[in-house]
Amino acid sequence: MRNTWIRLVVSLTLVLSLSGLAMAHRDVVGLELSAYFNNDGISYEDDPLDGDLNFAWQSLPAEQLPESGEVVHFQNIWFLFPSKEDGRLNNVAAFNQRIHVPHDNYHDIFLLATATNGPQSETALLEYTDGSVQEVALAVSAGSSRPSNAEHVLLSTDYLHGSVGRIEGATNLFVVTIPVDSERILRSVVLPENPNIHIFSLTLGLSPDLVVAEEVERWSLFAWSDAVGDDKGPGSYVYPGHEVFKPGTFDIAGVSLLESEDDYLVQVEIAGPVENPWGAPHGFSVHLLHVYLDTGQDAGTVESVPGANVTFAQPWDRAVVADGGWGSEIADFLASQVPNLAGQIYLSKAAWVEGQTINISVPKAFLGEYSSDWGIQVFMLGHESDSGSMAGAHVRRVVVDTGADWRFGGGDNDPAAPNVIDMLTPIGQDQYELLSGYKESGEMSVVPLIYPSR
Ligand SMILES: [Ca+2]
Ligand SMILES: [Ca+2]
Ligand SMILES: [Ca+2]
Repeated sequence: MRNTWIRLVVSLTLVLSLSGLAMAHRDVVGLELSAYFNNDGISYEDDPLDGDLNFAWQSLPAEQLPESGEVVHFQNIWFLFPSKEDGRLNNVAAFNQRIHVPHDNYHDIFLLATATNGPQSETALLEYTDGSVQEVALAVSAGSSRPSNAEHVLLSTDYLHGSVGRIEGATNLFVVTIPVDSERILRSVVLPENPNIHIFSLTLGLSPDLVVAEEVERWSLFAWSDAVGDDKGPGSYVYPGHEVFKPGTFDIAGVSLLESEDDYLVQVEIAGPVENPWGAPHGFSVHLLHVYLDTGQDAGTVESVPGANVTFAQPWDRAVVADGGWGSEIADFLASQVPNLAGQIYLSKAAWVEGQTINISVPKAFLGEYSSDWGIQVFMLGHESDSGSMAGAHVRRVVVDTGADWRFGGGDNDPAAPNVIDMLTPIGQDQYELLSGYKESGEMSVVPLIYPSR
């Protein structure tokens, strides 16, 4: 099975609807939910207790369901069916999970869902990138009942597996639609606390006005939101004073990892504008991005790429450095400074900006085959080609003074202080605390990788 999010982009079609001219589209983002799965609701007949959908050891018969990883179509949308194999979790029993989505304008969220122990009616939260939160109804009919007016039956089984054999009677998996405010950019969905609501698949409908036709099909593997307004490193850093450093331009709002047939794509969404005052080939000039991955390929290291000035809580084995495409200077520097890591650091050769998103293409061979066990971390640093002691690393320095035109301020000149302006933070941890953890003794701050499936 393709252990991924899926994004399919199909060209727009104009159709006449009864209400006049409307735009029909099939642009749908499918979210692979396996990192959120917490319930096994499916079993095969030869092991009917490998599954407990309703907390009474009853489960859906695998024999009557789509194949693991199959794409199941409904009208203009589709769902990725989870793994139904023995020992695998295959649905999200709602328990206050916060599900991160690729930041975008959506018109609807579509769930493939069923309810156990009667119909369930709750409230979910939609969180938007502007900080607003919308309460929406999440009502799912009991699997044994007919759909409500707002639902459609997509899949149905004739019986359930129970502890003493088959329990006859249909169980339905419904398509449940949650309308989204397409004017705002959605970042996450918070489910209610009601494990009788079971979600097997989740698909997002992209708002047609904002659909950009793409030639390349990309599957989204991972998405993580970051706080807006935390572009202060350990909490005290301020931007250089010169007007090219626009407010919010070093503020990561979210990171997605996508895959196509040809490459991986790291998308870093920025809270502020991404401009190119010095005309860098890749469309951004003031930024330097470090992407660290634990792909399980090699032993890895806990040191950062020179210049970031932190250490890692878990070893990474692949890093991508993206600098706007100025040439090979950083790669040459790294090859001489950290020859042991040279094969594990890739200097971006293809990157581009779309709106407020920096896209970094990474060759497939460099990262290997994706698994949901991968860990990731992304650092935002300032780029500077002539930065004194860090000349080769091209990292813009952080100094004590605030108000200097070309240096970040609010630092303390401790040689162990980080040069990271923003980074991703695991749930329950605090970026300012993590980045303030360095010591006068020279010990650097310890920063975690994000493992979405842990
Ligand atoms: Ca099972
Ligand atoms: Ca941020
Ligand atoms: Ca952050």
